[in-house]
Amino acid sequence: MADIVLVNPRFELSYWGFEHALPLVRKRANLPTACLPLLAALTPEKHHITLIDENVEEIDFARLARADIVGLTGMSVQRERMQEILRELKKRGVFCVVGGPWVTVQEDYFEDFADVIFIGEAEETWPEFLSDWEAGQSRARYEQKDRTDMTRVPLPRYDLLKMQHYLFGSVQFSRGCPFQCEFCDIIVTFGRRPRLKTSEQVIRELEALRASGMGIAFVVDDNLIGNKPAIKQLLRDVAAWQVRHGFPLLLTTEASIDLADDEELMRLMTEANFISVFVGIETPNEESLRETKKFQNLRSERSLVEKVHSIQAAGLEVWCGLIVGFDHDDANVFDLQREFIEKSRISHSMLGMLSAIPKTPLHARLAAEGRLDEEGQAEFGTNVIPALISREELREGYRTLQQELHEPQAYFDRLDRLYLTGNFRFAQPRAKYWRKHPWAWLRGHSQDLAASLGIFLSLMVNVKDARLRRLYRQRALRLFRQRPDPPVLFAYLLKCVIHYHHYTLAQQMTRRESRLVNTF
Ligand code: B12
Ligand code: SF4
Repeated sequence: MADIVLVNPRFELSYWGFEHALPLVRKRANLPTACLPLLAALTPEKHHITLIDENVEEIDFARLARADIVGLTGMSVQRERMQEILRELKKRGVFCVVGGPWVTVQEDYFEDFADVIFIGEAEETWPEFLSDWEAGQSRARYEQKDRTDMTRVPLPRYDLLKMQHYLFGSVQFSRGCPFQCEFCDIIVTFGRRPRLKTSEQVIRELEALRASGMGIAFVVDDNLIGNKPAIKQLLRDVAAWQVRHGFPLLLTTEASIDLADDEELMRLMTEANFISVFVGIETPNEESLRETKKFQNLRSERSLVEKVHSIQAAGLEVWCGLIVGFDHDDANVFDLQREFIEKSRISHSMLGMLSAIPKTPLHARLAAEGRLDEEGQAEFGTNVIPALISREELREGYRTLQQELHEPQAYFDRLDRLYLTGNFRFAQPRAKYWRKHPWAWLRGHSQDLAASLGIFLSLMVNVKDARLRRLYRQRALRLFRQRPDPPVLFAYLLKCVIHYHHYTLAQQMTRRESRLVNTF
């Protein structure tokens, strides 16, 4: 029997990290990283396993020193902290293994600090390693030959996590994405053939999340709608589960823009209680979309703005990713992006400068062209040397646009054009259910009202900038007067909290108080 500890290291500040917002809602992290409870479930029962998420608790290095195996996961924005932790552990002679998105693309990053590295998925290699380790024959590198059969993935051990500290739960329906964006490492690691869990598996996971007290979950798929016929069936089953249990879990996820072309799919998503979706828009510059092989954003008669409006009209709020610095981007790209965001009424856009992730086709192409500069990363926020503008122009344009996107007046104008004049309606199937079940209606509305009041007071007490406080107060009260609906008020106040994070981040970058935070 082995004593195994799996660690998720502290994240650096990031767009999605919500670091500035979390204290306002008394949470420590956005969501638990999905791999930790999954790896625990893949560990044979005879071993003793502990999960530590440094984002919600301190690491006790003396405890880790007593473990037989310490495993680290991590993505790009954790790599430096991963290295620090490994250094500490090596001083104590601990046997260390590393897996996850970063080491998968940059295998030599941790050098000798990692005794074993895992490349890509690990449903087969993790148990294989554990039996090799028992036999004293573990190798230095494990990589699965075949992609994981998702229908055989076990129920994650959420019970080993301190769920009360997270804003959302995490759950995965599928892996893989059929598209071929040049910059994307997801398809390098998880492939282009979408693989789904069965409805029974997904529903068991939703049950487990519900039992852990979660009310919102992030469906952490690469692209939820990669296989449309299969996901539609799964969504029907999730929708039936939601109805059976009175819509206990709100869901959100990531999907490609072709969602807008499928009315049935959008309807099924709302029936399954999805309220928002993150879409990789990247750019309205069609030349750049072609360059990066994001053809799904070009196809069809309708414009990107019209497609976003269709998704919103179906009851799904759109969040999006934007990228500047493609080879076809000149100095006009910043204006183009700003105009697109204005017209699309998207309040949350994750803006990044194009970065070349190792092992991607973009990385190979730019390396061949001599346009990669790893050393310049700290100064310019990206390893890519742009084609049509200088690095300084890209960096300053990025900073300015970042600030403009989160400028309070502009942000709330977009939000109000969606929620007030646009009369945006989310969670309609749940509202319909509540109308037929008055007790559920009363409970749901009371909970949302109480939570809204808590967030409102927290904003008024904790936000130091009086101008921002006043704006949050005015806008929230105006919304409530015009739409006196507790779920809408709750969503709107959460948006104030998230705005606070993104606004603060943009300010810190503009004032050079934080280093450049790129999306990667
Ligand atoms: C859902 C998702 C999110 C969610 C949830 C993130 C979270 N904290 O869990 C949200 C939207 C919040 C998010 C945010 C960000 N994300 Co994200 N995200 C994803 C996505 C689509 C799925 C991740 C996931 O949960 N997969 C399911 C789990 C089960 O898979 P897994 O972690 O890979 O684990 C498997 C294997 O890797 C392996 N494994 C993993 N760890 C270990 C450890 C050991 C010891 C072993 C043996 C095996 C092992 O075993 C698991 C089972 O097979 C990935 C894309 C992808 N497919 O990787 C991007 C991805 C991980 N995100 C990425 C980035 C950059 C970010 C942000 C920094 C973006 C930003 N600027 O804000 C932030 C970080 C914010 C934060 N503090 O959380 C990048 C990372 C790049 C890299 N190669 O390092 C990815 C790869 C996407 C991309 N290319 O842009 N993300
Ligand atoms: S749509 Fe998203 S996940 Fe799919 S290849 Fe493009 S960037 Fe990657």
